[in-house]
Amino acid sequence: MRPATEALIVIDVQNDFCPGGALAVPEGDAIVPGINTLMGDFAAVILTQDWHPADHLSFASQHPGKAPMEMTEMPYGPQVLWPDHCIQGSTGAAFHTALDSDRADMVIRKGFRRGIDSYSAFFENDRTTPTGLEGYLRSRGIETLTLVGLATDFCVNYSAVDAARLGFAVTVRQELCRAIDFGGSLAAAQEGMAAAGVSLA
Ligand code: VGL
Ligand code: ZN
Repeated sequence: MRPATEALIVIDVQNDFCPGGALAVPEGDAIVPGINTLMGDFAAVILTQDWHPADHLSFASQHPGKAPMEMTEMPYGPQVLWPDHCIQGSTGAAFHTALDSDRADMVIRKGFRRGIDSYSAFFENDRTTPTGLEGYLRSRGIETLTLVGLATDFCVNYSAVDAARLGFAVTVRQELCRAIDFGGSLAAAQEGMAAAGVSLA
């Protein structure tokens, strides 16, 4: 068992990001058994859950004439437009049934405000609105984080970079992550994480 100063953060292992889901990540479900095993090493396990209203502005369906994976401009900057996914209360938003979600001490939901997306577990996409996770970790005395989950190039990437920026020691276990990987997003994410001081295992 690792010390109480370490936490495992499991990013968005939800049905919509697994094969058959609305925004399926190739092999997204393949990481579930390994994550369940890794949970056994940690005294603190936190799950994140992408949790959008049905009319969320990150959905292409809310932008007439736009298709999924096209870009738009939001007040906080450029935003990828996604297929409708992880709608609050839907089966797609539920954790993969094989994920041992009972092991979680804490579930943090993100992306619940219509007008702003939230890839990171720490800050929404304006990079300033906090989710509250930082305060939770600090009040538990946690200093070191291991990140796994979906998708490597979006939510894992943004969470890891923010965590490093906040001063946590961060490792991303890449074999327990899977990527969407379009337009070179995975390579860019790996470079960005390394530059931020994230250790890529
Ligand atoms: C994610 C795109 C949109 C993710 C969430 O979990 O990586 N990607 N919403
Ligand atoms: Zn989302």
